[in-house]
Amino acid sequence: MEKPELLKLLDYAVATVKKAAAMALEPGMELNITAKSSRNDLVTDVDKEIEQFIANQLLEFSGYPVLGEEGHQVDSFEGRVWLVDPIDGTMNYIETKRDYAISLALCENGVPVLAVVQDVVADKTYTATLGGGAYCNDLPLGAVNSDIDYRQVVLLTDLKEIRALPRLAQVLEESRGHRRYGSAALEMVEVAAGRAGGFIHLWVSPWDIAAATLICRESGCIVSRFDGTSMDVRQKGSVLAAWPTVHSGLLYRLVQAPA
Ligand code: 2AM
Ligand code: CA
Repeated sequence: MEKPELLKLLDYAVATVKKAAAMALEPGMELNITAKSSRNDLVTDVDKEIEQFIANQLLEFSGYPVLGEEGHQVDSFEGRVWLVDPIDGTMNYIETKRDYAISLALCENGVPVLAVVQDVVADKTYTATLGGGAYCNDLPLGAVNSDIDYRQVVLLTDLKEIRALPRLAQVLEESRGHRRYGSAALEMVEVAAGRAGGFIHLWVSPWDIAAATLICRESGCIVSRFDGTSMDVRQKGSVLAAWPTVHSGLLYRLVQAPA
């Protein structure tokens, strides 16, 4: 896609996401919380309302189809498709009231080319375009450290991953320690912004990570599946997003090193 066209789409995407963030902060309606696949997999009426708003705006402006977590579906990923998670970190939206995001990506034949991740409560807008770099509130993120060991960084992951990956607890003990914020999109932009060295999650969906994958790549991070195979944001699965040498070190320690 030509750069001016991409930047025009980005401007519109950012303006739309900022309006959606205002809706999340002042919904003016009951949340009406319901459980989906499990008692901790929640959705509110605000999630649905925001997805509907973003989908309507984007479809009207661009004509491209929209895939969203709360019901918008596409026939295929051919050509240009928007991917939206209206609230990434819905548990935080309900319980901790911070660390939730609106995540919006435009994919071209399954490859993210435009990304917006809005940290709603912190009012930070992370953006990227393919080949155009990554930004936070219009300031370049700069390149992440590409010469540092996983033992010298903070890692982001969750109890479920520690339970599922026998070697992970030891790796975390060797590192500077681990954190968990509860929004995959925000955790990935922490890595892109250079505050955490790596993020490991075994069960993400396309709308959780499509935008943050581009933001990570544009700041020099490596984004792959947990076992090092290439990331296809169209498929559910695992993600290992990290600074380059942290990524290779984690891959060796978690997967490749002999038992
Ligand atoms: P959500 O809030 O949009 O559901 C929490 O672990 C983070 O992972 C959130 O970004 C959450 O997104 C996402 N997630 C998506 N599917 C998940 C799953 N099956 N188990 C755990 N987390 C999931
Ligand atoms: Ca969500």
